[in-house]
Amino acid sequence: MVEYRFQYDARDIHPGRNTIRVQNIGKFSHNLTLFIVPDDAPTIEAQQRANDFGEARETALVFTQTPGNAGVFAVDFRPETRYAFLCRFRDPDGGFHYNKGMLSEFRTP
Ligand SMILES: [Cu+2]
Repeated sequence: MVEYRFQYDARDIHPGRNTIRVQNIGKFSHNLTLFIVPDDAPTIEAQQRANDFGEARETALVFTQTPGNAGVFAVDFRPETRYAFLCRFRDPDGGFHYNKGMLSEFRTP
């Protein structure tokens, strides 16, 4: 995690059990929440613009990590399913990181 994005390669994520290590290599604190995005839902970016994540279902999370720290979680990914990462950390200006571009959608093969 850096300001303000998740650096990862979606090709590293496969259906079934994945252990994901989430390291904060930025200068601010960050966290990660994994959502499932239903097939018929808008993109996570469109949901962000509408300020309505009602169609995304929270699945796992890594609590806030200060710079240099990391969290680990394991998750069983479904095949051919849409997922999204979001950072819900809030800057001192009150802005959520997901409103500053820190969200990313991918699809499992
Ligand atoms: Cu963040």
